[in-house]
Amino acid sequence: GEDRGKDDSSFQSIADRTKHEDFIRRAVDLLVDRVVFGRSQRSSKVVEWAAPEQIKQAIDLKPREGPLSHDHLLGIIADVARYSVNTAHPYFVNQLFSSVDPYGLIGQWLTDALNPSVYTYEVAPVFTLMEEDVLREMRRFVGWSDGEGDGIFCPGGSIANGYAISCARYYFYPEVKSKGVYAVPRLVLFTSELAHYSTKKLAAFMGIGNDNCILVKTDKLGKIDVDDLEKKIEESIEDGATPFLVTATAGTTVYGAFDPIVPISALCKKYNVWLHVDAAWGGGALMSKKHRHLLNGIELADSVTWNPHKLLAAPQQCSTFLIRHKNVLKEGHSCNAKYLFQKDKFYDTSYDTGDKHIQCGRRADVLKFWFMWKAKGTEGFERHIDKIFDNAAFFLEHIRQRDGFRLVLDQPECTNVMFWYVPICLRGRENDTDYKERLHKVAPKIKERMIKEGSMMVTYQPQGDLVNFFRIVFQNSALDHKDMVYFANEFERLGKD
Ligand code: ABU
Repeated sequence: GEDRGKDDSSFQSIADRTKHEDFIRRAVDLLVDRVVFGRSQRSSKVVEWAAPEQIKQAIDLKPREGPLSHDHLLGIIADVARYSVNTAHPYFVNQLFSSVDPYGLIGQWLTDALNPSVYTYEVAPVFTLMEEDVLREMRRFVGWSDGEGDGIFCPGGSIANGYAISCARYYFYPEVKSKGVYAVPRLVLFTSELAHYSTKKLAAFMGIGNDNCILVKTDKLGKIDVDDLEKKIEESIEDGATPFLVTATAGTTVYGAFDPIVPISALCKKYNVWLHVDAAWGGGALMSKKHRHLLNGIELADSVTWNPHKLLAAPQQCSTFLIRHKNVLKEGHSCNAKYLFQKDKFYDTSYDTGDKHIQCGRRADVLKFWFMWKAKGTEGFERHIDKIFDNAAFFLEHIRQRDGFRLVLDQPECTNVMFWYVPICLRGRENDTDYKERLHKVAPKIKERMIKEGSMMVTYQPQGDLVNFFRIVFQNSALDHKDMVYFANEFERLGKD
């Protein structure tokens, strides 16, 4: 193309500027037409399945020596979109995120256009203040009076759960910051066997060791067994270890179960242990008067993980760590780099908030969420939450009545619905010796078919003694009851033989 070879700088001359403006306008049109709207129709595919070799053939993935023309680049954008999973599609119900919120998307694009890094007020004045206000408001929803405390936007819920470990450890053993794990007793933390794997992973990452992340039994609803928690705390003390943290979950990843926070908090007080609530998934329910009871007692927590990119449908990624204790994040993590956090700046440097993070450079994930909140108000989020819970309840009752579906949990608490689809050939064969083995193979087969057809995307997993079952997740409030019937019909169609 005519612009070949001229793309080694951005916007330097008027000619470059015109050329780049034209490129950006064409690219944005393409994104709006083909990516945002073209792919969110029910009639389009959720995924254009292609094996790795096919994708390597279809898209020239290797970086190359010379530049490509704008036409060629626009073609590449279309190919990337074509072979990417269409997570905005109403029938993408595979993960704890989905859909495209118009305000969230524009917020995300604005973030990228402004390209900030939120460490100092001088570089990110608006975002620094915006983070303060949004995080304070979120803390109010948690129930801490006047939104007291502190908080940060993190790169994902796993890291937020890691901050809980770091803050709890620093709170009880501030010497850990300079002297490391050598200066503290053998610390142990507790979470349920159905909690997110990040607590175990981050315990290892932080030198505590994943054997010292003790998994507590759950009951038949998937909630932590508080008696077993106390028993395991006692056993660890007898074993010479020092309990310092319990991570309760408000909305477990697979079952959507909410741990009973009030009795867990009582145990944490009794044993002088930090209480963290991982509400990455279920936190959004705090915005609904009807459903916030699921998180009763969350205000008793020392810290909370809450990901607006999950139940509240903000774009990826938007994760927060909220903490009731004002200075622990900063005191526990600051390093006072003199090239960035100079104390003799001309403005109030308490606004240079970046040093409380373990990151240096950091995206302004706040903007898209703030913009959605402005656009819809709290009432809009509340309607969204109530609608997705209603859809989940409708789907649950629909499949409860329908042949071939067997529920894993009779009354799941969140918007995850777990079930086996039992094909006709296996019905009535529950006592056959190979029944479980055959049922285990059904979900992967149905999943393969749905992906190859692109008709929907729903995940499955085994759990403990249970063979593979589906977990469908409702997080997109553009869905309605007709869509719920569509999903059930699809399982029946794809699993008919
Ligand atoms: N914490 C990520 C959850 C992944 C999922 O959708 O299962």
